[in-house]
Amino acid sequence: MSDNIESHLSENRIFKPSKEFSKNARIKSMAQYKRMHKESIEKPGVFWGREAKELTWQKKWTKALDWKAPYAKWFVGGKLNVCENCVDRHLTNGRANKAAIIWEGEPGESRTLTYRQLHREVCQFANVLLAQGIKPKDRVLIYMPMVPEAVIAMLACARIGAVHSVVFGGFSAESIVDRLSDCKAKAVITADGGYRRGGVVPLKANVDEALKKYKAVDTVIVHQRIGDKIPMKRGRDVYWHDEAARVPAKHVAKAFDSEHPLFILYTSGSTGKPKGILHTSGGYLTGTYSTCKYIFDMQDDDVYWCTADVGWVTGHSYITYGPLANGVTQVMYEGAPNHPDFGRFWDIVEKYGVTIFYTAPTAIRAFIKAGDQFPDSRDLSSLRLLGTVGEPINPEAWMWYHEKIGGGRCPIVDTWWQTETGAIMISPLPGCTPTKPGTATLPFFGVDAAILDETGEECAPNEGGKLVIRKPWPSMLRSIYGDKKRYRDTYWNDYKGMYTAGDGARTDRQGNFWIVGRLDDVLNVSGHRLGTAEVESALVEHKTVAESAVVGRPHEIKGQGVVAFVTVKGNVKTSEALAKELRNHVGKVIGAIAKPDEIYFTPSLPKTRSGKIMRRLLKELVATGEVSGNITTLEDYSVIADLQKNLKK
Ligand code: 7RM
Repeated sequence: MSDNIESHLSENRIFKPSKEFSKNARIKSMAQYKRMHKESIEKPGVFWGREAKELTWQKKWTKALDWKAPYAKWFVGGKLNVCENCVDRHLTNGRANKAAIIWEGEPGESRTLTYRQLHREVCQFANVLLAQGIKPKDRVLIYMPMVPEAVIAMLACARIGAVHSVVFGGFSAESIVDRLSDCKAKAVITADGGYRRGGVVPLKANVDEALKKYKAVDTVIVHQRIGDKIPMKRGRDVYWHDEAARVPAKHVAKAFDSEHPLFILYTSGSTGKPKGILHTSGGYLTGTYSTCKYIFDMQDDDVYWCTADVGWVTGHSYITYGPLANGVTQVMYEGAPNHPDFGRFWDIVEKYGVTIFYTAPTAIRAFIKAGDQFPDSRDLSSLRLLGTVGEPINPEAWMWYHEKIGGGRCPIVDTWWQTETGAIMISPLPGCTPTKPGTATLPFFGVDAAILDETGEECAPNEGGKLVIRKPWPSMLRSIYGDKKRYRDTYWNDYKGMYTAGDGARTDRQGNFWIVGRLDDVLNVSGHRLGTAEVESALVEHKTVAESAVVGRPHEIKGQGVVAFVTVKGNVKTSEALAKELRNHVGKVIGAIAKPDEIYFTPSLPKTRSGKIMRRLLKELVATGEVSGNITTLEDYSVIADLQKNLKK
């Protein structure tokens, strides 16, 4: 029993989709979901074969799945071109002149690319890559701002069978070196810079610095976003527009094997160097296509906006591949959510009539902190569906999102998935699933999710354990690039033939999955495991709290004590009395066992550039007063320095 993660929060509010939403949705009832889910588990080849058939294959597969754990091949023998499916296909299905991407730059300009225009750009850039000698399976590193050229670069790689590895534009030169040398990239695609919070991010300068250390890159293609004069190394660096002018805009897409590598994306684990997660073509495209269709309920007149950066898997699956395979119109925004102020996202929603909006809980909490005046003063009535991804959403943030952004009428899809899973795995279907704030609800089609204890037994409802996926799914990672051993050790070692996600979770009596958080974020207090996320949720529920991070600190008697870092809302005064009140509040919501032993008030929390709180650093800080581990993914180092001072006081 002491090995199980205990859960103390219970959420009783239930939200069902409106009749009107269900009537027009692709999946309209729970009966329909259950029927399709059953089929997808019992006859995966039939279910996924039907989904895959909606895409364009130049050669049909002979076998839907070949599974020799832990290696899967989907749509064996099939041949397709992923880019053709995202672009060319729409030139002949009535969408040629439909907007594919409506882009807004941070300074305020906007640009629309129809599917026809996108096709032309992608073909031309594919020819640029070919002229530079890029061959199928060559790795190409992409380090770009959020401009359409980032998507065009990815699609052009896919078109010619090259393997892209996108590195988030907020990462340092050092991270570029690590990734270049791991995947041995031949070329880099970058820009002279990108706009972020009013400033210019010097992307090309970072690439130059990285290439002093990693010298095996022959070609750097530079998109001119800013227009400033920058150093260009002769024989290595070329401008995108110069090269494009030299090649035709016509290119016929050749088919590649269904298991042809599509991209490598680096993701950090709890220890060691980032892992190059490898995804392939047919299965990945089918997974992202299908999840967009059912979970975002994409319809032909939707205006979809995912606020992620293309440097994260969310940008790969839910900006580039899934939405474009569905032929939807999407908004893409270059800059920061608070530039020039926290009204920017809502201005964009109003201006382009966004109907489906997908963002992260960390952004939602930032909006809550900034104040209701920003969404209140915009017309958000075009929205019909909201989504979240990246971490558990605190019920209070869920309620705010539901009421303030969704006007109480939009279903929320809380989507659980990972870089490794390629596509959404656990999520409500907006037209049928009853939701409760804080749960990602039920497994998507083809996903056989379960929660197991240490012995491999399935946990009872409300008993916490490890989240596993018991059967292969089309968009699953195929390996860690160049490291099969690490692939097997990291994901397939806990239970025979099953994928371990590294997340702790529980189900409730209705079968909803509640993700507690990464297993290394779990506390053990007096023999009881507590999800840090649950304590955080309790804190955030308090009217004075904007955001919090909870970690364990070694404790003589209890094993671990609970330490909470708390950011209060704008005009709240912090005091010992407030700390005491918060402690009691947590005691009331979860139980005395979860009461933080210490509370530190702080104006900000250490986060990765994608907005994930780095609890590992806080844990180390409270244990030793120092931070020694890898901090290259930290957004702002001064946060740590301030906390150190604070802790000494
Ligand atoms: C898409 C993405 C994956 C980790 C995952 C979880 C956490 C993601 C949710 C979530 C609770 C969610 N890929 N996570 N989505 N936790 N509810 N809806 O974020 O590889 O960068 O991270 O993120 O811990 O394992 S990722």
